[in-house]
Amino acid sequence: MGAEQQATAVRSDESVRPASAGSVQSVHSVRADAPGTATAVAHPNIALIKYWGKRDERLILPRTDSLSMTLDIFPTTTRVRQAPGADRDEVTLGGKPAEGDARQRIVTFLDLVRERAGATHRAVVDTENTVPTGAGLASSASGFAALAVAAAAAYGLDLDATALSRLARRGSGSASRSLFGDFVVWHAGREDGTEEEADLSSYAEPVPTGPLDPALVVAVVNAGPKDVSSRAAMRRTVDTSPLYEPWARSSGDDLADMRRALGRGDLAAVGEIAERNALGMHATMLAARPAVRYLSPATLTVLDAVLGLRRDGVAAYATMDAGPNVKVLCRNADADRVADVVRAAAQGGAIHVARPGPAAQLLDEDG
Ligand code: 2P0
Repeated sequence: MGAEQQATAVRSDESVRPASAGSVQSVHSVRADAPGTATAVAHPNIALIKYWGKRDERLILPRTDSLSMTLDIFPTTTRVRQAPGADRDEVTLGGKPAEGDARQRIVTFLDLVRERAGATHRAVVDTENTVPTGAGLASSASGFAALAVAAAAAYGLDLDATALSRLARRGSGSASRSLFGDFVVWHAGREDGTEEEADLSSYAEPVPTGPLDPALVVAVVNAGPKDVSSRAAMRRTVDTSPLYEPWARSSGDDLADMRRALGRGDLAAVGEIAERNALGMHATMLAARPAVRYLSPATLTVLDAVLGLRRDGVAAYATMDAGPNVKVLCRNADADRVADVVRAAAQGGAIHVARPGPAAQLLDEDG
């Protein structure tokens, strides 16, 4: 069964463990059915209040709180199987052996899980990403969220959703948010205590919202690899940009405004706040030394089209991550019109339309 079909099965098959999208009460049970083997599915998320900058590189503790929407497209499915007797972890991505940094990040993550579980066996890890290559939607969030759920289960760690989001955070910061569905906040955590207190207090959780019915139109204007990784870019920004501290301060205000706008179901306000927060983040990068510039002429063309939509009375707002592609938040009822306008502006770039997606979940062994 392909990963996409498996993910559909998660939503339609009642035998699958419960993990509701965004329910505050939702607790993910993570016991594997067959000892030592587990499969999990997670979806990407797009930040409306950005995570940009760490205060602790090893524990992946962010400088600021962030807030995202989990998407209903492009799930990652990851299977982890303990492999007694193997002398190294075997990791495949889309059926091909992982190499270099990608492999090392997964092995380091498995080491962390093994340390917590008191386990020593190596593992076989198979990951299927359904995101098209170069779609401009990072797979590290869905990837490490799925890996955290599957690896914890395979090694017998019984963790609740909060602990799983802290674990996923250690793989990639944004992965902490993909543990939950719909709208999600990731707390930066305490800065005034011990390292352990900081680690315990930096987790994600669902954000309650009023009625919103949003869509996110993703415009891929450049599918090529980026020159500077987001990890390196955020480090350089924190270290050298004179605009970083002012942005980090104002991002706290943005988050408070965003929570209120979400609470009253005010999509236009949600979009306005998300757009200003993203543009501010890109301003911090432009002021880094040397500058990091992800925005391209094609990005600006799409931004102009979004402004045009607003002038025509359509609530459409843009956000961009560590790349040139643009994600446009709008009402679900306007999604077709927004997609048409954005498609014309994106000059041949692929367009994907996403809605709020589900929490990460463990699959039964039979899928
Ligand atoms: C975000 N991004 O909030 C921000 C906005 C990119 C721009 O999270 O170093 O891959 O693994 O913690 O999570 C991309 O950073 O970084 C990211 P690491 P990650 O979505």
